[in-house]
Amino acid sequence: MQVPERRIAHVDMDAFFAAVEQRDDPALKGKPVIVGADPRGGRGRGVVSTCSYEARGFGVRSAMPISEAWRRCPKGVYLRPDFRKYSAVSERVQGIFGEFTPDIERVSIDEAFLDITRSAHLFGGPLETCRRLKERVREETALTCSVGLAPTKMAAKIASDLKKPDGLVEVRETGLRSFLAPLDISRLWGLGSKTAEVLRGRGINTIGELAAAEAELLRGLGARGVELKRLALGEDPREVTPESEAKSVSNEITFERDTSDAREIRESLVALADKVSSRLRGDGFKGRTVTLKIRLEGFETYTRARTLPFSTNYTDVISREILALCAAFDRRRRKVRLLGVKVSGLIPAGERESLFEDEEDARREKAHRAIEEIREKFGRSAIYRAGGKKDI
Ligand code: TTP
Ligand code: MG
Repeated sequence: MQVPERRIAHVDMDAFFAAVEQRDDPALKGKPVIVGADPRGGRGRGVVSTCSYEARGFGVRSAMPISEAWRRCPKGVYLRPDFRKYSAVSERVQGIFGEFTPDIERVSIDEAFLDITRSAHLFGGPLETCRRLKERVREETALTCSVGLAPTKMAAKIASDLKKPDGLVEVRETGLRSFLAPLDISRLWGLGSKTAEVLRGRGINTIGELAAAEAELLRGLGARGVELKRLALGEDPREVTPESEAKSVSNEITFERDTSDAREIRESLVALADKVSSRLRGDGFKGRTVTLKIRLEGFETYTRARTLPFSTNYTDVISREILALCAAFDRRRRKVRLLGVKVSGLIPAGERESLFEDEEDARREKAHRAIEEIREKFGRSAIYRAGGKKDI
């Protein structure tokens, strides 16, 4: 039997925070709008969350220091982010996705994968489904989004980015390789800048060149090289995983260079625990089992888990458990290649398990809220850029 071609749509709102602000204040239409930290007349210390396409014309970009943005675009309209508002719009948009398929994987506040393989016939085919979806988003929210439609997640993601704003790009199975071939290798998912440098040093600059590379050219990259080459060939079996099926939240990081630096390991674990905590809290879950994943040089992979007597989504509890698991793990001086943190056994965050947690819970809740507020104030971008958006 022939396997039906997968049709995956990647939807990404255009200039999301800035577009919402322009929508809500018509005086901002057509102007360079920069959402982020307070520029303080060029002396501000935070970063740009995002900016309108008009501001991009001045060279302003997400995650750029706000002082730099000010230098490039002193006449811009500078606004602080209003996360509550953007979350509400995001919910609305996610609701629209649900009209087209139940197979939705939300990636971030303004981005999702939709597997429309099974539902597209209801709307006149895959491409027509995407057109209608864009139309519905515009109708309901007065915002535009860009959509990539492809047989794999990676290609769909790349495609959604190619004709921004208000774009729609379709890639068919038969054209997948030729679509990927001319693109720069930096478009490959999860390709770190160091690995990219190594590849460029060997004359591999495009995805096509990587796809055609002999094993000799990929020497020293080990399993990662094989994986990257597969991606370059268009082989990306990753499924769209709806959140309701997510029984765990995890995050991992592969070091650019294997490391045995205790401080780097510790800091990475704390950062991963923090991301997992944020994601759990954002999605309204807490869990009882905390798992450490550790991959050593040579690719041997181990997991160590601990199940707590209570469920949690607090960063300090997750960090503490993870650090304890790591300390108890004897890696016999071998270097670490990858670290992962997972929390599983999830239940809705609002569910109480015991009467005794209340007071401590209330205190912790307060502390976490405070941290979240600070983050909102100074922007999440730094955290975002640390790799969060890559780990789809
Ligand atoms: P993106 O989809 O990366 O950016 P965007 O929607 O603003 O623009 P594009 O048209 O290129 O898709 O991110 C979505 C939102 O996430 C963005 O509006 C603001 C926020 N964000 C940050 O706060 N910091 C960042 O570094 C990035 C990249 C995004
Ligand atoms: Mg976007």
